[in-house]
Amino acid sequence: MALTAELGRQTQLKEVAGNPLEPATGDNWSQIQSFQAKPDDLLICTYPKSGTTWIQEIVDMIEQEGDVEKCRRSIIQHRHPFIEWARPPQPSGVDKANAMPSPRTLRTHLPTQLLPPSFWDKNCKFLYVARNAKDCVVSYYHFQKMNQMLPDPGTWEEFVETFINGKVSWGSWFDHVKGWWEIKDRYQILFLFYEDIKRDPKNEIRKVMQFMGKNLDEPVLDKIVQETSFEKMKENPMTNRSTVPKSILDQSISPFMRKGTVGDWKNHFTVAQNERFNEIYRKKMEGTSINFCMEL
Ligand code: PPS
Repeated sequence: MALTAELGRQTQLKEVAGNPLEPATGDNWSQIQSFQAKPDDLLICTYPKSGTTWIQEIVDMIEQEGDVEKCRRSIIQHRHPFIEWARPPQPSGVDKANAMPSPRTLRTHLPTQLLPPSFWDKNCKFLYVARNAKDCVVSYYHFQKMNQMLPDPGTWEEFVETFINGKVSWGSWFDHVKGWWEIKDRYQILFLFYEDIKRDPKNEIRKVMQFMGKNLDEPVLDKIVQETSFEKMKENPMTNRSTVPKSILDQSISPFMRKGTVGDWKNHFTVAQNERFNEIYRKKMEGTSINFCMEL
């Protein structure tokens, strides 16, 4: 069932099973749910603004064994089909995944309860990247200001409330992160943190490499660290979204590759806002063992 959830600039979100999603995704829901995964699929899973593009480039660099030219074969959005993406009349994310030869690397922002069931049935590999809630809400706020396909975020104060209430596209950060964390030992899930990749990229990239069943030499790993740094990816037209028209992503409002740091939330939250957020966070995250790093 799809219900209108929120009115925005020219767009509105639709609720699917209680979760706000982009309307075209809601409209295409039956195709998405009946997607047929394959056992050798690798699915990159993230809540929005948690380092999706970063981990995609890392995975691709590992797949291409450090060959930069091969990674520049197309823009990053086209390399790994986005399962729930829909913009008719263009081919949907499911159409693109169906047309892709195996082994496939796919991506999603869906929470566990909305994932097409065949991913579980086929026991696929899942690579989840989580980012601390405060940096995530900051990044999402700037993204929603510049992304003309999403509702206007309103003021910073308003957006923090929208985020806390899970009324953003793809729903609640809290439920998303908890959902994936709780099942991480029941499936083939490599659970990573944005902050760890930032602190020790080589160590985390090595974990990804091992999870993918690859074995690359140290100099190749060093090259991947270098090529997937924020500075390199910000300059790279294949990763910085500069090819997306301004009518969709207006990078004069805020660049897609904005800051890429841990702790930018301190430049946004007031003391009172931070205290209130901490209180709500404690309640919503009660009983989970997940721990986030808030600053490096
Ligand atoms: S999206 O739209 O959901 O796919 O966005 P996503 O790629 O998940 O997240 C965008 C944020 O990730 C930052 N980013 C990086 N940080 C560090 N290093 C690298 N290489 C990197 N690449 C992307 C990007 O700058 C966004 O974060 P903010 O805080 O807004 O800068």
